[in-house]
Amino acid sequence: MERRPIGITVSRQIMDSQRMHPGATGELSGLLSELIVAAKVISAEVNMAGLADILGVSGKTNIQGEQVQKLDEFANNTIIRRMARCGYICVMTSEEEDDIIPVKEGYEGKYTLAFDPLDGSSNIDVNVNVGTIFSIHRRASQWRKGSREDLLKRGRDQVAAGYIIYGSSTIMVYTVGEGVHGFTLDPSVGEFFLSHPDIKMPEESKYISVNEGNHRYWSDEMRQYIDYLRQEDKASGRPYSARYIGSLVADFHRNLITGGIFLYPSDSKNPDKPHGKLRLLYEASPLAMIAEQAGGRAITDEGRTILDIEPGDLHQRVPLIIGSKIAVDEAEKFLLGL
Ligand code: AHM
Ligand code: MG
Repeated sequence: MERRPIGITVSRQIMDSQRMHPGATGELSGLLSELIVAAKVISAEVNMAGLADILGVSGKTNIQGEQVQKLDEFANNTIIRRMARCGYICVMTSEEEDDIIPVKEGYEGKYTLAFDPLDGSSNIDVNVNVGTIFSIHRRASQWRKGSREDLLKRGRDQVAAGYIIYGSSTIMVYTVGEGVHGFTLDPSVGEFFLSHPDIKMPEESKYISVNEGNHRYWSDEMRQYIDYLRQEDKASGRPYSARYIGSLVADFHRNLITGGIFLYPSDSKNPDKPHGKLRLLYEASPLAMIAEQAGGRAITDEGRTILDIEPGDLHQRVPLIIGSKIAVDEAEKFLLGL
């Protein structure tokens, strides 16, 4: 049996898709390639995480005598350092940084990058999947140096979006608006190979992913909807099975492949966070683009389409309902009383 995947590498696929657009400059391809290198570096570090803990001295130094960084800090720094002088972007924003991140002077390009360097990082210590999420826009202004305004763009205007999930294997899923493709990293050759071509999210949902610990803080409509999913009705596939990892990228990825719905609605748990927990620019928006490109849907609990929201702040939170189309349609009916 053949052990190694022989097939299309992610770089080949990016170049092929560039060839379909004769006017393309290759900058987006270059940008994605740089991100992929950063992802490989992060993947290697995530795989070493358990080992670093075991071999590190008080968690401070590893066996080589180097500082052991927290992994989310490591992922953040890896992406910033790599992208700041890649020449394809003009400004960045990261979940880990309060303000915009400028690129190195003289290296400004025409794209912007928003990213969550290590989503679900609170799960690292227990060996649960984590991931990097990214969103790419074209710079709006003529101003070479990108600004906050260049980053505050609707998800609908993304030119590319994706994530890398560091799990039992490392998988990259991305879209440039022409379908969704998934690639699996073969660590022995250090390449991502096409493993999930043209992903289509099953229209019907098998799974419900939500933090039920927040039940008492939800709206009545939200509670009624969850109760409805628990009731038995073979024709509509209820009750749904519950699957909640607590790592958005991992919960989303499972639902993308198997069909499912993920919800992080508004709740009254913390008055400072009335709109749930997840961030628009680098969590909800990129995953919403992937969901729509794969035939799914992403809305807020007030029925607004995630991709159409005009952002007002780099780190704004948004209630998120995302997944299989029929399931999201049904959730919308409940929540809006339709
Ligand atoms: P993070 O970006 O700081 O890791 O936080 C986001 C994570 C998501 O991955 C996940 O869906 C959510 O937080 C889980 O939150 P909760 O523990 O409230 O269910
Ligand atoms: Mg996150």
